[in-house]
Amino acid sequence: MKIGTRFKLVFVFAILAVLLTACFDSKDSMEGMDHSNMNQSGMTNTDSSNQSNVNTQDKTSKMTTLKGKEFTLTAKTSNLEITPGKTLPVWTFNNSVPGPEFRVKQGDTVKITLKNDLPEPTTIHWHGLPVPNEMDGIPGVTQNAVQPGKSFVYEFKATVPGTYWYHSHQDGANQVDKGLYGAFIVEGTDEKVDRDYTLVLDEWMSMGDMDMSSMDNSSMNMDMSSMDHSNMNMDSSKDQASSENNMDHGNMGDDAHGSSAEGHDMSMYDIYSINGKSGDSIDKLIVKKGEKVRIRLVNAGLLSHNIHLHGHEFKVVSTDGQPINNPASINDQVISIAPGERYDLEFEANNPGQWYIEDHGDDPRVKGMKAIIAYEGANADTDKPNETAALPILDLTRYGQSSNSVFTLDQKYDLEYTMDLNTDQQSGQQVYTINGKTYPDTEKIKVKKGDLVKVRLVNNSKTDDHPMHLHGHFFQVLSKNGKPIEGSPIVKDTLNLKPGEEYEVAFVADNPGDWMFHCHELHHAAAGMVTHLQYTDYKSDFVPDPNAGNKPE
Ligand SMILES: [Cu+2]
Repeated sequence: MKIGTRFKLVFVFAILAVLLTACFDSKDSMEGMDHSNMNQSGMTNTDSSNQSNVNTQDKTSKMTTLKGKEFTLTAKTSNLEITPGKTLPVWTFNNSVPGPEFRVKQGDTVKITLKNDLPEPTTIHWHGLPVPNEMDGIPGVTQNAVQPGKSFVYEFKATVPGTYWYHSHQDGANQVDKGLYGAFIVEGTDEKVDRDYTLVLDEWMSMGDMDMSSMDNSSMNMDMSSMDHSNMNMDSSKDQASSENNMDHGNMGDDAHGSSAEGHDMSMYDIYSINGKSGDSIDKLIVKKGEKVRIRLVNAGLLSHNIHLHGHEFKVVSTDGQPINNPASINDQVISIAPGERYDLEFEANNPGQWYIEDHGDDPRVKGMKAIIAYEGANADTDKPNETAALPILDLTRYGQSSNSVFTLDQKYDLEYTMDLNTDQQSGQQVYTINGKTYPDTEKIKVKKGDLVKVRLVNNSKTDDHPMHLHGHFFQVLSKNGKPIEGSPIVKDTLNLKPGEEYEVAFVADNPGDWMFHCHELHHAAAGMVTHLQYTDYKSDFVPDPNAGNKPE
């Protein structure tokens, strides 16, 4: 640990100690806090089931692949050795990070039983899959959060082939961050590749292995919203980033350590990973000369990554699981993949050796996100990392070949809607707004079944990316910064907007329900950037339980 980091930590703990003492000494300030939550899992709680795992000896096992139609996912705590000697407390599905990779066949109806062995309620969202609304996994919106010791059965038909993923949608900024995610592949009938690899990207904090057991507990997340210094959540390693940052923006006053005035201090995420491993610990991707290879990139983290494949020309064959029409072969361009997005690459293994597929950037953290494509029997000494090389980013708006698409810019739409995305300070808090409002006060997008909808998304934040994800639907990207898409039609469920960017997207309201439309930088979602796409002609029989602890964002 760097001295600077240690200083920050000491500083944070000192401030917290002062604040907590102040809080707990004052009866008045206790009012409005969620006492039940505190009693259930207070700071001094010694119930081992509530200690999220730093004290247990559990170790994650290797990720498995699940094929078939009926599955069980057990959510449980564990410990992940991300590099030799560096172990992080994690939350897992079936004791691995990522959780098991699903491989299901298009057209199959799948049934997945979620068993919750965590100390907190949880759910599963099937990211990108157009499932029926009641299967979407949104606590308080489509179901009640599944309580510890309880189960929930998800059942849906896998209709559209492609690369998807699943993750908790309960308190996502914490639960996804802790490792509750995995890949979900729907296999079509006409796909023929010889090797098919999935790389799930994420970021972690090395401080996760500090013994914070006395505080590593959801109770630190207690509802302190009526207090001035809310969001002092310390219940996971990674929350240090947000708690520290929130303190910067709270009434603490001074920016004591120079973090950015806008956005979360993401520098605390100092370990980058692929499939739950970092650097040399990442499994090699074995190939043989002459094989056709597919690599599915899934970003389960909270930062964008620029992925560079060495030694080969390749095609980007799909984005968010949806095919790109007649993609050109490219090389020495990076694929920028934002939180929640997926990209599938395909190449011919025609250059024996060992080649990197790696994150690019100036930041030394990128070195951890580097896998090796190894030809069987080939000499290892064929490639060197060049992660600091500034390479052009593939421009999806001019990639592939244009063709007839479902939507055009100038057709008639039943509803046109603008989402102005922004960063703001409200009551000393960093918030992320849609049309000036934060969830749940954001205006809902109201549609009827069959409506053609055009949405204009504008990112007015000065430094924050906003990867916007619509549940239950695919949308077609029509324009970027006022210019029509020139290449292949682009169909996605998650679209990243960099600061100042503007996109128009269109979709048909063909999946009745109450659907989230939110930023997949999950800190941004937790701090306001969420709205709903709501069908006015849909009636749900779901009744939220006020005691379920539902945290939908
Ligand atoms: Cu955002």
